[in-house]
Amino acid sequence: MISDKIRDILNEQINKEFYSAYLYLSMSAYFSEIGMYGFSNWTKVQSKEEIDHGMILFEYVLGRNSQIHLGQISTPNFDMNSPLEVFEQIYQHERSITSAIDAVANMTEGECDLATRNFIDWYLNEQIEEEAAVLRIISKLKTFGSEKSALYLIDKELSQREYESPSY
Ligand code: OFO
Repeated sequence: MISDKIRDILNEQINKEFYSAYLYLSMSAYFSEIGMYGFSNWTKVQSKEEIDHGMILFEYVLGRNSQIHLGQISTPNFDMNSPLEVFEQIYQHERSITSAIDAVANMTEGECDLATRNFIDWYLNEQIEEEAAVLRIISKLKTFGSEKSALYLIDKELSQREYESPSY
């Protein structure tokens, strides 16, 4: 059993993960609409991973004999001016998720909940990888993104990303 405080913050995190899935899915639609199918693929794969992140939390809460409270998922909101701008917003979004995961980790320590502290480590490591992956794309876009032919090649590269279910 987990404490009510831990239950509530994990439920909030489930909502954040499903919001992330929505956000990436709407970005995927935007990229598809402007013919950037590689960017569309990358964000769609990310959307699937975010659903997995939400579901791992979901199973954990139930497995600890606690309750799921699914809240409303907000409408995704982002500016669609260029791939670089979208990826800069992705980076800011992932940083906010990292802060949210940090808050979960800090709360587990306050509640002396070592099992959830251990569980949440996977998310902390996942965030490091996600932020680094997004920064690499931003860096390429900043360096080469003004050239249409380079943008085409980046789009081609991002089309290679394949969905893999998380190794949790
Ligand atoms: Fe974008 O990462 Fe989930 O947690």
